Amino acid sequence: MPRLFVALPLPEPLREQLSDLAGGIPGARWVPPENYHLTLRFIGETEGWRADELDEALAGIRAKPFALQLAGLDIFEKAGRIHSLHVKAERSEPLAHLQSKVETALQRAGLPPERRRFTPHVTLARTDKAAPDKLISFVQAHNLFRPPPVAVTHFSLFSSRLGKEQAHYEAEVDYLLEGQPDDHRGLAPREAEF
Ligand code: 3AM
Repeated sequence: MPRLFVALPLPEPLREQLSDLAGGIPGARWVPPENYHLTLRFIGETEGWRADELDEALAGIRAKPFALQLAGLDIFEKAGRIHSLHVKAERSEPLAHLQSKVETALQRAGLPPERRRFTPHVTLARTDKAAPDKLISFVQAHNLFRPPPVAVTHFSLFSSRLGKEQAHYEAEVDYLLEGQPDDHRGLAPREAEF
């Protein structure tokens, strides 16, 4: 039973720019560039038949393409421990709109509401074993990181399989935003196998 999440994949040039940031913090476990993404909604372990229903719900979403701007770094902490380092995404109306559509669609399909506030970000590293002062300096040193905006033309349903070192993420289905060529799922088979 795969773990699923809905996210924006990132284009290769942006992933390269993000991977240039990686390094220089002892103990940090850097996310491999092929795994960079912006999570819109974590779903979790899902039976195949449920996954099909969620896929149907996501396929019904209509939202416009938009520009995604990443800017600056930050950390997430829990119970006084910094567990991850990320690049922030600027909040924008179209991003909020898409995230809210995803949330509504998944709730209609039967998922319980997500309680946590949406904080758009791209995780760079897991940092529970890194020194907090090193992490804070790193965030400050890259305060002005601001890659060119990228066009968001689709979002994806990802599966996550836990590996020894890193999770393996796979875009199972792509959902094109409005006005994209081949708007009706030419890129992604409806009957994706989960
Ligand atoms: O997008 P990021 O890297 O912040 O940490 C996981 C990752 O987040 C998160 O879902 C994203 C894709 O795997 N995640 C994993 N398990 C989770 C859980 N039980 C979770 N988010 C919420 N609850």
